[in-house]
Amino acid sequence: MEEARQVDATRRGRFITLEGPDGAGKTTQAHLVAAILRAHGKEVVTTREPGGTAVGNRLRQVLLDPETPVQPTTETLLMFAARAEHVARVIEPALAAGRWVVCDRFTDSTFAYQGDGRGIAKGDIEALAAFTHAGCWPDLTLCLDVPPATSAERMHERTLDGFEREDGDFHRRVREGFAKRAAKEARIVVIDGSRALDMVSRAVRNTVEAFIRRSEATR
Ligand code: Z5A
Repeated sequence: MEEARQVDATRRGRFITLEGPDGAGKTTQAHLVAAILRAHGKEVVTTREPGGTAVGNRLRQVLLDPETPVQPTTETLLMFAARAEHVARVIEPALAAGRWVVCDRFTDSTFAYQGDGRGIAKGDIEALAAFTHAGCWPDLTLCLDVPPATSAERMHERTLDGFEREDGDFHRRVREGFAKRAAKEARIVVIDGSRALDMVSRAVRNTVEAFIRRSEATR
C-alpha cells in the first residue's frame, strides 16, 4: 500500500504558472507555453485559477460576479478553497503522473490582489498557502508586466468583472504587488507584456526553452 503511494521523483512533471495584471496576455501566452512543451514531447495539462474543478468553477462565478461583492477576508478564503480542490484533484495528480501543468494564475495572484490590492496581511496569506499547498509551488512563473493603461485598453470592449471594475489605484497596487513577488522569488521571470505580441511571445519562448533545458539537465 505504502509502496503504491510512493512517487518517482525523477518522473514528476513540472509546474509552470502565468501571472500579471488583468489583460496582461496570460491566456494568450499559456497556449504558447503548452504548445512549446508538447513540441518537446511533454504531456501537458492546462488549467486556470480561480477554477479548474467543478467546485472551483462555482466559486469563480461568485468571486468574479460584481453583483455578489464579498469582504476581503471572504475573498481570500474562497480563493484558497478553490485552490485546495484544484491542487488536490488536478495539479498534484498530474505532476505525480509525470505531466507538466500550465496554470493561468496561482498564489502569486493572491499576494498581489488580496495582499497588495485589498490589504490582507502577507503573513495570513503565507499561512493559508502553507495550509493549502505546502510543497506544491510553481517551478517557473512567467509574470507578464503591463501598466494599468494597457490593461484597460485591451479590455475596453469586454463586460468587466468585479476585479476589472476596481479603480486605477487598486490596479497600481496589484502591479506593484507582482513586482514585489518577483523581487522575492527566483522562480518568477518578469516579461514586459506591453510590447507587440510577437516580441512577448519570443521572450516567453526563450524563457520556457531555457527552463526545459535546465530541467532535462538536472534529471
Ligand atoms: N484573482 C485574485 O484576485 N486572486 C487570486 O488568487 C486569483 C485570481 C487566482 C480572474 O479573472 C480574476 O481573479 C483576476 C484576478 C483574480 N482579475 N481579474 N479580472 P480572469 O481569469 O477572468 O482574468 P485575467 O486573469 O485577468 O484574464 P484576462 O483578463 O483574460 O487577461 P489575460 O489572460 O492576461 O490576457 P489575454 O486574454 O491573453 O489577452 C487580453 C486581450 O489582449 C486579448 O484581446 C488579446 O488578444 C490581447 N493581447 C494579448 N497580448 C497582447 C499583446 N502583446 N499586444 C496586444 N494585444 C494583446
